[in-house]
Amino acid sequence: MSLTQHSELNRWIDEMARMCKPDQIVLIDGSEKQKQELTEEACKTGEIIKLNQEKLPGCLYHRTAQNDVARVEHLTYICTTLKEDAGPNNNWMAPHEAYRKAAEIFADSMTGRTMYVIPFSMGPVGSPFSKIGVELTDSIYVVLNMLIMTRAGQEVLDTLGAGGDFTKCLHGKAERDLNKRLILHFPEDNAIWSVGSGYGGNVLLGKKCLALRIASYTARQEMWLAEHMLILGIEEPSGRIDYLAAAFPSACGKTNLAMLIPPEGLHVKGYRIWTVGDDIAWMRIDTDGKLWAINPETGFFGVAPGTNSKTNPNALATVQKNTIFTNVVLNPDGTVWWEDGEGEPAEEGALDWKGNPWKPGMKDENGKPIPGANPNSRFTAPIEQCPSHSFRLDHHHGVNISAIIFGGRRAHLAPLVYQAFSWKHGVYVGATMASERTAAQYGKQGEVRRDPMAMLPFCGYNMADYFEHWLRMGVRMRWQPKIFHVNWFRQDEDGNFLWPGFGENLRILEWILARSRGELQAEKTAIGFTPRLEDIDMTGLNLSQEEMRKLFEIKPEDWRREMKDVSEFFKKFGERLPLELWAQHEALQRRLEELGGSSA
Ligand code: OXD
Ligand code: MN
Repeated sequence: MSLTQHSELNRWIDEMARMCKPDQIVLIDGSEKQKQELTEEACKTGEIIKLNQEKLPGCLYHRTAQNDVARVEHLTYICTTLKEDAGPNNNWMAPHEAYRKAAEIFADSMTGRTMYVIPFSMGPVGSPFSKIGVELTDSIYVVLNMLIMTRAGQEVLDTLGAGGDFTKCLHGKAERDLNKRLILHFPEDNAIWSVGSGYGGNVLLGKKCLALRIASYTARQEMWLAEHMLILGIEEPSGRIDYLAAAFPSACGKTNLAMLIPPEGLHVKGYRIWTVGDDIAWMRIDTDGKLWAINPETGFFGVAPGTNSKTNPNALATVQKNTIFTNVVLNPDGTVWWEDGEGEPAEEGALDWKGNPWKPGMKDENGKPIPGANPNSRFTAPIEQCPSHSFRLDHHHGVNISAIIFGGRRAHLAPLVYQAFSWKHGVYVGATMASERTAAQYGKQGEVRRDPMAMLPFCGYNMADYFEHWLRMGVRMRWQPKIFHVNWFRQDEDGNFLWPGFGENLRILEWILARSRGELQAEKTAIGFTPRLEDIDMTGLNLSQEEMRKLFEIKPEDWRREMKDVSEFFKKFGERLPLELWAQHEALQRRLEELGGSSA
């Protein structure tokens, strides 16, 4: 009997099953009953551990293989017919070679296992903003995560009907061997093959693979934007809500900003923050000529370490029930803990993310502390459990975006905030985004990694074409959101952060909103508009005039060095890079020269 009414879907499932040879095929219908049965089954095999159901109702625990704890950029490929279409920003493999290599690993890999068929919608089911995917996987952990992160089940199949378009997403754990791991994207076939991993970013195929890599490719053809951005709404006591979308590279506090709690000093203003999304935004120009955004996901796949009631009380509240914890510390009472989290781990009887007995303060043979949770350990939690979740999450057209924010981690270069002069200049600001590595990241500390629009690991095609697409989108819009750049991470000469960050960032968002409504004057500098200091509400926050000056200082010699780095980066794209970006680059160069100082 056919599994669905969609003959192409049935044919594809048969073909994949012939390759992977599962013992059986099970359709995920999205029911609570099936979810419970699968949870019980995964608990029996040890794939999942049920946590303390009194303290953490509905919560589950999982450990990945030790060699499988993060996305693997070096094993991630864009497989287009022409190498140039993948661009210098991607690893490339010819489609026929990629299919052949992965097929060897997939062959018979599901023998003794079940293949689950997950129909899922990225975005509200049936919305013209949404896309449907079907993921085949041999992992119950993946099924349970997809049920949190996406709208999945029968309703999606009903919407797909007998002939609708869908992304073919195939995932197999295989042996979880690093040498037999491939994350392959076939944008021309609307297909994804991921094999040999069990880590979320590589296997929850709706997320980075579909909603960013494949969607960015489709979005260019269909004239919309698929971006690595949080979406947040700021409500004033009058009831007016303005929405912002913001792109930051990893480790810059995206999830924290998406769920920000207004600082004490601004309480009297009565703001409320609404979280629409913390990772991905799909944005379209609607019939009103404005930019509208949805969060295609329904959950957070957030980094656990560092999440506590000070840094992100909303995230902590979100993960108290129906959450899957991956690679954190397991306490003997069936609760969980992570570094820089809440409270203390158990003194005795805890297990670390590897499953080894672990105590706080344990050191390795070199005297280095052994972390209990993996630094990239995660929580998967439903967004509707977040106290600040937006009431427009299921709105088919999402929310109207007033401003777009780009940001990075720069110790000395970029001021706390500046505004681009125009959409085109804003695209240049996004295209030249960069972040400095911290001790938490692999590589040389302080080294600058260029990460345009925070999309470097996620753009499913040549980024030169992506910049061109951004420029064209600006022309299409009747109302362009204003574009800003923020840097929460500026330091003084001694390496101390000059800005407190977290909830205090609302002070800057306030200025951004006022500027996007055209309400305030600003200083015109070489790099963009910066605030007049009196326009930032500092009630309840004591920073000296000198500290404020340093936060906004623009040092021509630092910028000249930056310009060299940017031009090296742009040159990688050769003639495909839009001339407009070179024009913006030269214009900035000229404005910097006018500032004087030693020439570059
Ligand atoms: C993520 C990432 O997990 O950007 O969201 O890596
Ligand atoms: Mn992300």
